[in-house]
Amino acid sequence: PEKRGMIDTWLDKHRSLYTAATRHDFVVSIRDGSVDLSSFKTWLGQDYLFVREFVPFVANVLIRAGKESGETSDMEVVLGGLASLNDEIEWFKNEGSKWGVDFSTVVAQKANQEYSRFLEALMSSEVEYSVVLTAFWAIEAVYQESFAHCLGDGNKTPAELTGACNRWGNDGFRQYCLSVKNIAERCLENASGDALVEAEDVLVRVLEHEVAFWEMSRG
Ligand code: HMH
Repeated sequence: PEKRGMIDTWLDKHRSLYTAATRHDFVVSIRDGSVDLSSFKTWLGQDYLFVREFVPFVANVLIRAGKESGETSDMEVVLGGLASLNDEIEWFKNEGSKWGVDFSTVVAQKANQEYSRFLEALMSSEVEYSVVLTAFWAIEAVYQESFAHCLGDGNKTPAELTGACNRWGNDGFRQYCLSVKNIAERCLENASGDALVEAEDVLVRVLEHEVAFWEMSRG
C-alpha cells in the first residue's frame, strides 16, 4: 500500500460524510435489490446531464496536467479518464433508450445545477492545481466506492443494474482512481498551507454535493 497522505488523513477526519456519500440509501438499495426503478431512472437522467458538465471540467484538468504536473504520465492518466467519459456518454444513451428516459426532456434539478456551478468555479485559473486534483479524485472515487459496494460479496443487485455498477465498480476504474489519488497526493506534498486548507474544504464540498446528488433519486 501507498504511504498515507493528506487525502487519507482528511477522509479519516470526515469519515461520516465520506460514508454518507459512498453508502447512500440509493446505493444500498441497488445492492440489496430493493431499489425503486423510478429512482434509478431519475438518477440516470440527472447523471447524464452531470457527465456532460463533467467533461469540460476533466478537459480543464487535462490541460493543467500537461502544463503543471511533474510527470509526463499524469497527462495520460487524465486522458484515460476523458476517453472513458466518451464511452460513458454512449453508455448513458443506450441506457436511456433501454429505460425509456428521454434525455432531451430531462431538466437539471437544483442539486445538479449547484454541483455544475461548483465544477465551473474550480475551472478558474485562480484555483491551484493540487486543489483541482483533490476534487477530481473525490468525484471519481465516490462513484467507484459506491458502485463497487453493489458488486461486493452477497449482493442482490438486479441483473439489469449490474451494467451501471460495473461501469464504475470495475477494477480498472479502481486502479484509475488510485492513479489520480497518487497524482493528487504528490501535488499536495508541495502545496502551500493555504492550498491545503482549500483542498480539504473542496474535498468536503464534493462529498456534500455527492450526497445531495444521490438524494435527488428520492424524487
Ligand atoms: C454525481 N459523481 C456524479 N456522477 C458521476 N458520473 C461521477 C461522479 C463520476 O465519477
